[in-house]
Amino acid sequence: MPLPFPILTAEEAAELIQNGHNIGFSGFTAAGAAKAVPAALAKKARREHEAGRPFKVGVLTGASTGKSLDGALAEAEAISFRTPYQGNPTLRKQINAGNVKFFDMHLSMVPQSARYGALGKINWAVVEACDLTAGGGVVLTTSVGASNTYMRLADKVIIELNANHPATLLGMHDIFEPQDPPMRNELPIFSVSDRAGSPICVIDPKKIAGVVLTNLEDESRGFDEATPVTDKIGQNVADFLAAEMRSGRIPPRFLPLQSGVGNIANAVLAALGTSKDIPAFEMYTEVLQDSVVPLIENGRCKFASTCALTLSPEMMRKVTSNIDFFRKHIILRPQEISNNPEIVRRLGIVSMNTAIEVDISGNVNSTHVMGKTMMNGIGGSGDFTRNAYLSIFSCPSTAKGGMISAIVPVASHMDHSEHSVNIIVTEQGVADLRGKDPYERAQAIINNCAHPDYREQLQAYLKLVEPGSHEPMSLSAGYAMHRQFLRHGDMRNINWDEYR
Ligand code: 0RQ
Repeated sequence: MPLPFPILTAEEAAELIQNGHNIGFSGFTAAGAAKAVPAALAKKARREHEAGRPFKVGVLTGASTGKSLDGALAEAEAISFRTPYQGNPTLRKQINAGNVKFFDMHLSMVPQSARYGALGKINWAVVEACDLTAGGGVVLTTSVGASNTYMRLADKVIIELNANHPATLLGMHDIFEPQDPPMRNELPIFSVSDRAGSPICVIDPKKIAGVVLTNLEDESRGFDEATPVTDKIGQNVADFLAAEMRSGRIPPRFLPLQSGVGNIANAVLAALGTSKDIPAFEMYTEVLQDSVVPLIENGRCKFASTCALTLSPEMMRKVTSNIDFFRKHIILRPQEISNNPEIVRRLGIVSMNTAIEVDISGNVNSTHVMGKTMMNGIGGSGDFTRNAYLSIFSCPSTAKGGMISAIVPVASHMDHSEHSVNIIVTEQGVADLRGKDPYERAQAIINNCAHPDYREQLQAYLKLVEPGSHEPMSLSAGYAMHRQFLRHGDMRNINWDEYR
C-alpha cells in the first residue's frame, strides 16, 4: 500500500523550513544522521543569503553528525544555535569565532532538556528511517539519539526514508522514553541485553509533512592507523583491567564496558579484544566503532547495547549482510537510556574515555584546547564517568610532536573532576588514583603517565606549592606550562624563578 504522506524532493522539504526555525535532526555521530534535507537546506540558505535575506536555523541532534548535516549547513553559514556535540572543522571554527552559539551538554540530558522546554521550541524533526508505516510507525536506522523525543515534540516531521539501510534493521532498536519527574519509575534495564520499549517509534501520522526518498550511505569515517603509542595505551588499559580482575575488584564474569569515540578509544577496544587475560565481555555504551564488529563475530564481545553504529561503510555492509546474527547481539537505544546515570551505576560499567589534558590532581579536560578552543564537546563522557564502577581516561602523554604535555599542573578547563576520575592511562603507564591523597595522586600521575621530558618540570612545579595546601595548587604557577606554550610554542624549559 502506498504511504499516505506527500513524497517530496529534499529541495521541496527544505522549502517548508523557514529562517529562525529550530530543527531536531536524527544522528548520533554520522550514524543515522539526516543527509538529504540538511544538504538541500544549506543550498536554500546560500540562495537566501545571495538574495540578501537572512537564513539560519537552530540545529539540535543526538551528538555529532556527518558532512551533509553539520558540514553543509556550517559551510552555508546557516546555523544560529547548535547543541549538544559536534566534530566538524568548519562548524568548530565558527563556534570558536563566536559566530555560532554552541551549548555543550551531557548527552543523556538532551531529550529531557528538550521536553522541559530548556532548548526552545522544536519546529521540525528531520529523521532518517529505514521503514515507515501509514500509521506513523518509524523504524530508525543506525542510531537512535534523541530522534524519538524530537519527533514527539516537533510541530511537524520530515522523514528521510533511506533505502541504503535495509528495513531488516527492524528489531534492533529499543525505544523507551522515561516519564518526567516526579513520576519517573525505575528504568527497567537490569542487564545489558534487557529490552524496555518498542522496536519502532510511533508518532502522530498527521504530523508527517512529507517523506524524502534517499539512498545514501552513512558518512562515518574509518580510523587512523594504529600507532605504537595508541597500541601501548590499549595494552596498558587491557593489562590494568586484567590485574583488577585477578585482584578480585572486577568479578570473573567481568563488567560491561563503555568506550568513547576516536582513534584512542578504537585502539583500546582492539587491545581488550585480543587480550588473553580479559574474558569475553559485554558493552553498554553509546557508540560502537569498527573495532567491535569482529569482536562480536568472534564471540569476544558477547552483547553490545549502544546508541549508534558508527561504522565505516565497509563494516556496516558486513553487519547488514549478516543482520540476523547481529540483531541478536546488538540493541540500539535512545541516548537518554544508553547514557543513563541510573543504569550506568546499576550495571557497574567500566567507562573508558579520552582526555585532551589531565592535571596532577586528576581533573580532566576533554573539550577545550588551552582552556579556550572548543574541540568537540563533553559528549557522553560525563554521563558515564561520574557514575561508572571504574572510570578510566586515556590519552597520549604528549600532543603536537611533544611540544604539549597532556599532563599539566592545573587543567585549563575542567570537564571531569578528580572526584569522578579513577584511572589515568598514557603510553607511559597507569596511575590508579583510588584511595590516594592529592600528593600521592600527583606522584602517581607524574611518575607513571607524564612523558619523561616533562617529569622533572612537573616535580619542580610541586616544589612551588605553599606548605599547608591540601591540593597541589600554586595560583601563580598553575598555568605556567600553558603560558610557556603560548609564548614559545613548546611547554618545556620553563624558568620557574619567574613564578617564585
Ligand atoms: O589534533 O586532529 O589536529 O591531530 O586533539 O586527538 O589524539 O587523535 O585523539 O581522536 O581520540 O580525540 C578528547 C578530542 C580525543 C575526543 C578527544 C589534539 C590532537 C588531535 C584529537 P589533530 P587524538 P581522539 C563518547 C565520549 C570528548 C567527548 C567524549 C573527544 C586531536 O575523544 O572529543 O569523550 N572526547 N565522548 O593533536 C592540544 C592537547 C591535545 C591536543 C589532543 N593537550 N593540546 N591538542 N590534542 N590533546 C562519544 C560521544 O559522546 C558521541
